[in-house]
Amino acid sequence: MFTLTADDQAILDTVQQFAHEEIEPYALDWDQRKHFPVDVLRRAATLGMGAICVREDVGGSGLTRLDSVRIFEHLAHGCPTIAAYVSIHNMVASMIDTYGTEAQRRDWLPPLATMDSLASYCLTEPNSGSDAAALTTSARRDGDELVINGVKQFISGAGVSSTYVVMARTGGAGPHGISAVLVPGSAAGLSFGANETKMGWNAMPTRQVMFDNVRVPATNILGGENNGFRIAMNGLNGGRLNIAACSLGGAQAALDKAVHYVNERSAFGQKLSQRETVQSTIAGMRIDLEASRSILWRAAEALDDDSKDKIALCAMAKSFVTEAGFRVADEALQLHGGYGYLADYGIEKIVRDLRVHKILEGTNEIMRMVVARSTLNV
Ligand code: FAD
Ligand code: 2MC
Repeated sequence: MFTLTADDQAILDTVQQFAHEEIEPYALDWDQRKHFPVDVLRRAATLGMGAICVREDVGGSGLTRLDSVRIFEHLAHGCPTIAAYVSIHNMVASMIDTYGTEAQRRDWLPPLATMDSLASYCLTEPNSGSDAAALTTSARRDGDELVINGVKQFISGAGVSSTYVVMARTGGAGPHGISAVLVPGSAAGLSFGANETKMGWNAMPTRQVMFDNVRVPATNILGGENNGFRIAMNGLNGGRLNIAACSLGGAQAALDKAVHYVNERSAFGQKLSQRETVQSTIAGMRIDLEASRSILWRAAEALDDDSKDKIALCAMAKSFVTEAGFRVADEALQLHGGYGYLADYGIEKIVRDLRVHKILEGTNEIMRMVVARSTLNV
């Protein structure tokens, strides 16, 4: 697991070069202008990042979860927000590849692989976030169609995406009455709220998605009626790893900036890097990131192997890495002194972007609940 082949390295070199040349120089500007760079996403797709773990017959790259977390770490080095959007898009693509019929795979996946169609994942609602199985958006059967009504909250990419996987109630209360439904962005009755004003993640839109008698063919259900909660959760296992990888890449970029800075900046007649307390901080940051990389790769391999502890390991990795990544980014800001607080140094943006990774794709409190349930068998 810890030895990269020449092929692994070649993939990561390509992603690193792309992140360094096509994302990093523009990331601050996109953040400030709240610009979602769809053209850049499509260039990422030409390198295989639109459908990383999707099978090749529909344009996917056919790679593993372990490949995926390494790719997202390198992409996030350029901008955690752009990488995070690509990770959400990939979560939806993988769900369609895993649970879709052959017809659904053939219809929906080729444009997702090229990112001509962008994807959004719609689980959260205004009154159900962590308690996702309490969702109330309904998909009522009417002949050969489903009629969808309800509101989804905080949907990444909403308004720009043309593929929405929507978790909606088709049966009774609780997790076993939910289906995952594919909804095209062009559907009549679909509308979007205003782009939310956020602390970070500014280079992608976050909007409410409203369904007012939206009709789709009943054949748009993914993986069988009332099976949607399990599908949504299985999608999130990989999503949680990729979001953690985005924290790792963002934090590594912050550490790289801090190393450069303390080697240049002098105070009290010495370079900062010669101070023992500074050295100890830098060492602690590197330890945090190496430990993060280990747990992340371990959880990704568990997911690839479909091991029985994969859910708990994905939750552990998500919680550990997003906490460590945020801590490292904040320490990098501190090492920059007042300059760290200025936008031009690029550190405060990383701190703002990484903060939300402790909240979304399952808060870290919910991750602990998942780990506790599996540990205590309760
Ligand atoms: P709540 O569930 O109300 O939680 C509030 C607090 O209570 C949290 O600290 C939580 O940890 C704590 N809490 C809740 N239950 C428990 C418990 N049992 N034990 C201990 N503590 C608990 N959702 C999507 O579906 N698709 C998206 O694309 C998407 N993108 C997002 C983008 C952004 C920028 C943000 C901010 C959110 C996004 N989300 C998305 C929603 C995100 O997943 C939710 O915000 C998150 O799951 C938490 O739900 P909530 O905000 O309703 O908080
Ligand atoms: N993987 C696979 N299956 C899972 C699973 C997982 N990670 N988590 C739960 N399940 C299954 C579980 O095994 C059970 O199956 P069955 O009844 O067939 O045995 C079923 O789902 C219901 O699970 P629970 O009984 O544990 O349901 P409960 O309601 O008690 O708790 C909880 C579910 C809290 C774990 C779930 O609601 C959750 O993960 N909440 C967090 C929501 C979340 O992550 N939202 C992210 C939105 S997306 C986002 O933020 C983006 C930026 C895209």
